[in-house]
Amino acid sequence: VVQPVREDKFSFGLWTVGWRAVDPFGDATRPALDAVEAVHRLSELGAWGITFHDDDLIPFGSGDSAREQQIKRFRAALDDTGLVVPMATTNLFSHPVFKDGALTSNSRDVRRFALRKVLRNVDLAAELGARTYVLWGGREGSETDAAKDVRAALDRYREGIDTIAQYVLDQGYDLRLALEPKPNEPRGDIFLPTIGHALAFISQLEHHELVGVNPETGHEQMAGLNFVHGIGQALWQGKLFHIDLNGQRGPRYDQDLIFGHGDLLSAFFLVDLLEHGGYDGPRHFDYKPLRTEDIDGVWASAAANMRSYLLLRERARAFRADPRVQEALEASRLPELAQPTLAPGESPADLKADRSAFEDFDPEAAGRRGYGFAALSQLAFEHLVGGA
Ligand code: 3MF
Ligand code: MG
Ligand code: MG
Ligand code: MG
Repeated sequence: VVQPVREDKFSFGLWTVGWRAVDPFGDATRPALDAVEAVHRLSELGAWGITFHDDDLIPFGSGDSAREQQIKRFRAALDDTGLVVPMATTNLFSHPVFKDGALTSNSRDVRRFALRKVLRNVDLAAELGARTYVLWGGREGSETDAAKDVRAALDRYREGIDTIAQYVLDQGYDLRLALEPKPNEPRGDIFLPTIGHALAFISQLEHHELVGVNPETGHEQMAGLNFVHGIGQALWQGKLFHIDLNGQRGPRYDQDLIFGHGDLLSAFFLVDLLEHGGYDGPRHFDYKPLRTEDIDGVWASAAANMRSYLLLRERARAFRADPRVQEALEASRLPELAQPTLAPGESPADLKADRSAFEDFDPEAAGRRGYGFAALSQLAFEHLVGGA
């Protein structure tokens, strides 16, 4: 039951298993991983897809023929294994040219270069059959508020995203864009720091219907926010185009732990939401194998992400199927929340005329009501730890 299959739609960034574990204080602890090897190993482990930044696959500055050669090798590996490319993205953060941002750099020539870099890889993404194009603006932001006019920066951000969306439409690509929020790291403050900021920004776009979000577990938790609630709102707005699953332990640097190895209860409720909330997109892992691991540890950690998800899915299903849980949900009045507050056709005037809603309502009695959330959440906990 914990053997992943293609239908589970598990995908991994090439930069995750390929991370050589360079951190701000230390050198690489692992050799480079060939993309072709990554495709084969992930396929053997039961993954469904692989994703990449342009520069993960083709080193920055490669000539055209080296680029074509590498795409050919990668494609052959995909064909051999049946692994798909559901998503691709652009590295707009590693090269020094992007140190003050890409789409929102103060330098106009850098912004134009960044856009060209994106469009080039959008072509490749479409060619490889990707359906989602992610934009994480890791360098869009500042360390000092003197350095940026946020309103001008957001104008340029909007211009950039709308230009990419217009290109997708002009080319007739079957591709949607997904913005990935993050509060900080590597910039002191990154623009579009949370799911909420990203959703609000999207509402200001010309091509807003083409743009959604790619939230990452750890990024919201770095901001001290509830990831399950953020995902709930993204789903509610029809904007959960993609997701980056991993683990994080509270507000600190971006840990990118294995999924479930951070806030486990939150991971349980997240899987419950994804499985029962109508999300049928990729289950994409954006994690980093610990710096202590050799290549065997890399593959063990890749497998662990999928096993964690499947085990949590099994627990979430058991939780939903348990009659005691159904009873506890009733006792907690959860089904009542799905009921509209006004009756069909009821107007504000009708509500005002309804004495039972106010004059005859007993707030003291309602205030004494217990909601039974303690029993309900303990049932979830017991299912989670296999003790129910
Ligand atoms: C950084 C990230 C990024 C994005 C990626 C887009 C390097 O914290 O999460 O990974 O996920 O750029 O998919
Ligand atoms: Mg992260
Ligand atoms: Mg990510
Ligand atoms: Mg990340």
